[in-house]
Amino acid sequence: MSGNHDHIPWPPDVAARYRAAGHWRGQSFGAALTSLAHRYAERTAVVGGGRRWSFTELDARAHRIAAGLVEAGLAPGERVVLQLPNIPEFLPVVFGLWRAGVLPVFALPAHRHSELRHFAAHSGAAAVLTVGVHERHDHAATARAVAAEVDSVRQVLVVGSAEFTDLAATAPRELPDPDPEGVAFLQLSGGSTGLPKLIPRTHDDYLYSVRESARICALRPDSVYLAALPVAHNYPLSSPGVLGALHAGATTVMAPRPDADTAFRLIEEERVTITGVVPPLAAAWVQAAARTERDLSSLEVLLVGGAKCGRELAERIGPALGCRLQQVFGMAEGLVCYTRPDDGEETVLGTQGRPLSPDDEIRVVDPDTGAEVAPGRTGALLTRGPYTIRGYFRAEEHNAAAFTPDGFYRTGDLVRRTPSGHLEVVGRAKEQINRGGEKVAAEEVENHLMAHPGVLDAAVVAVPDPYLGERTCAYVVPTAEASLTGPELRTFVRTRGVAAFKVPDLVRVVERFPVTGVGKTSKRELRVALAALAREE
Ligand code: OOB
Repeated sequence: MSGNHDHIPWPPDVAARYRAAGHWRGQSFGAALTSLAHRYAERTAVVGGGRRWSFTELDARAHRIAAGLVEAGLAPGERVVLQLPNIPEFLPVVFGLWRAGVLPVFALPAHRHSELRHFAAHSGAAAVLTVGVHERHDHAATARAVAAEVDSVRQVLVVGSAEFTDLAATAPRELPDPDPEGVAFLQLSGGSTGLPKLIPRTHDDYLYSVRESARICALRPDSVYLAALPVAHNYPLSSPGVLGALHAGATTVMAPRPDADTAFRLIEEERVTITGVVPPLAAAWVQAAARTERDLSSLEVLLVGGAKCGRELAERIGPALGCRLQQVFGMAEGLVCYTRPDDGEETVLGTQGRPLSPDDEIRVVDPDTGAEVAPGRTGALLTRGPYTIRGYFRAEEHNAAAFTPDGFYRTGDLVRRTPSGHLEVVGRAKEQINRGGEKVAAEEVENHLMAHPGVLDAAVVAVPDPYLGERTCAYVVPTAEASLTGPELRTFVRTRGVAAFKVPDLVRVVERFPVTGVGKTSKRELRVALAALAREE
């Protein structure tokens, strides 16, 4: 990669400390898979879509794909936008990219044309790697449209095509092992600004979080992890996720969809022991469990995170599903907190866990002054540590605001810290809507709305929702001539090619912002005032 803002490294003395502590072990993902294949050989690594691959098989496939990618002209350090659903191929493809030194940019299956174009253009991607038609969407066609618009994109690779099958049959070859302290991939930020930021994660830092996650979640070789949420997301990827399962020698089961019918069938058939979901999905499973005929007795742990798990839901999970609840509060930028198996009931039900590493530094500060608040008081969460980034990819200006001068990441979350060091998430100070775990940046949706010729101004806020926790509500001011309707604007946003979860749930067309009279000067203040108004309504 080129340029100084691709990856902001940890200061050398801090990096030395993380190495000395054994957090960073100087091992690449490819090397990690090699050693897992030696150790767990014929044990089942991944199951899904009628396929069942052992660790040996997975390793061999990853070697062939790596060789194929190199033969296809991809060079170490280049980026590839990757958009794959929960299929077993996800794993050999990702490890193949890693072995070739190529950086996947982890798009979600829900992302559409405008998002993929941004990921490709911003990362300067050389290729888009995806599937054909999946869940009625032609991903290959979208990828080709992106390739036609973004100069850097030289090719589109489609898993399942004859061309890709050939690529995946390439004879393996010796490839240089990437630098474990270098960037391995780019994750997407939930975002609070106009366009999602890219998060550079290294082999060393990510593997540390994976190992610790697997240990904290007590994964063993006979564990079976169900990947219910889209695996490219940081949570099902690494908390403890499919990578944690691999690390422990456990089996990953890829669920094509997260609904209770599909998940319960797979839990019964594969004797799943652990999985991770977002709160609305946990609520749906709790409801469905009351009438299911499926045998869920193998399930030991349900992780819930991505959004706040309310007390009432937390209390229902154990009795309804016959398993232990483990709360997880994490972010693609790094920090991951878990409740622990030996935490008391109050802690498990009422907090979102404590940091994974003893070297995670936590500051809870007054959002206005930046001073640390008194113990037990609510404040803005700042964090720094061995697997939390020091800067976004090519985002110099944004980094200046998102990180403190001494390298703490401003999470935008409001938390309270208990004497035991557990965090309770009590709110948010960022311009983001958490729609049942799916993150929507207010400004991004406003920009789409404002692209409509009849829209003078728009402000997007969260409204409480009994199922999703929050939904999006867009306040829209039309130009003098325009007459706009909600359905028309929703269709407009959708046809601009964005993930369905970003299309505003509610649209209020108003003559002027009902609160501008109160002297709102910034969009931020306006959003705060509108959110309060929307809550009242
Ligand atoms: C996970 O990662 P992201 O990057 O999609 O979103 C991070 C944000 C956090 O800053 C916080 O605002 C929210 O999601 N969040 C929670 C939460 N877990 C995440 N808010 C309240 N309670 C929770 N338990 O969402 C993510 C990454 C790794 C593991 C788990 C979740």
